[in-house]
Amino acid sequence: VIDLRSDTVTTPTPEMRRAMAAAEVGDDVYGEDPTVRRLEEMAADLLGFEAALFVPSGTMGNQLAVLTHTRPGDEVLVEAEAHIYYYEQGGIARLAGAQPRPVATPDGHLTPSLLDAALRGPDLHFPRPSLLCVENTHNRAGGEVLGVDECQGLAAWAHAHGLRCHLDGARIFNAAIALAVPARALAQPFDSVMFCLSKGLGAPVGSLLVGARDFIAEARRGRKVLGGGMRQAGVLAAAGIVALSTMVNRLEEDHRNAALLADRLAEVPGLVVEPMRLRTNMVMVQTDRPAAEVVLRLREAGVLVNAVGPRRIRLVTHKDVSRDDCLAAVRRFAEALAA
Ligand code: TLP
Repeated sequence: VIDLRSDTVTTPTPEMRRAMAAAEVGDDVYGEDPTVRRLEEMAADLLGFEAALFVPSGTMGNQLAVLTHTRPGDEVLVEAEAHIYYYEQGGIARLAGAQPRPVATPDGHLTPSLLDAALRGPDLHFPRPSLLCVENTHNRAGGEVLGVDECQGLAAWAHAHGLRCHLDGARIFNAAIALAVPARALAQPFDSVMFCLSKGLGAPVGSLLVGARDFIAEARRGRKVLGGGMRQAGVLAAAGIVALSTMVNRLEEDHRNAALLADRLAEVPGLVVEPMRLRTNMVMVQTDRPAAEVVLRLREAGVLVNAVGPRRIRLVTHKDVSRDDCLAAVRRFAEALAA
């Protein structure tokens, strides 16, 4: 089976498993797990922030950022297809009691002028806008990359209007590798950044939220109330340390495989491959028949993909699919559609 549903399906490497078995641990709710602390320091240093917090998932990291940056009744500006709004069960409203204000874009790229049009003034009737959320790479836009200037421009816009700015950088290292810039250059403009260890980097569990010391101290309280205090989490953090030390540069291979998939799928009748400004590890294809039907046929042919719209399918490359797997997937795609 060739699993192209997501990079979340990646399994830990042998080196991760060894590090997990050997990890020194303590009770992290008391701040006593040395491996978690090491991972948090590593993450903060890597992205150039004062502090970091290890959390069980990207969703928890994002929602903690909203919870910590806002007060109930505030407004959160967010791209209309961003994960934090589209795929997190209404957590902005449900957990933080804040109101999301989705801003539609054609391609995942928010701009200051789109934000100007969405921002309302200090009238008594309106909620207070207090947070802007940005996503890089942008999942539903097909892994679209936001550049350093773009990130700086969005954060500057937020700060000029009195908003904080959070980055959902679940795949920030994919963006950094695609742009050939350090991840910290993409992270620095923001007040907080969440990134995932358990996607392309291959760790079994975990994400980090980074930010200023007082912000992270408050987020640590929020993590506890959400049930994210993890005790001897060093066994997980150990895999995360290996992920950050060994798995970042190889993302380039995933991007090459996605480019290959995109090129070859473009030749398959019945499919249109969505073009990208810069390819990372995703390919979005539009199908001339219902996506759910195509997904089922592919499943029978041993290729797993996800439908992300009525006639839209997402394929994601990762360390557990090779170039040959990608070529085989294209063949099976063509056969399934021809049948
Ligand atoms: N994305 C998953 C699904 O939830 C859609 C995937 O398969 O791509 N931010 C972004 C940009 C994400 O893509 C995801 C996961 C998250 C946050 C949430 O991370 P987890 O799954 O760890 O809660």
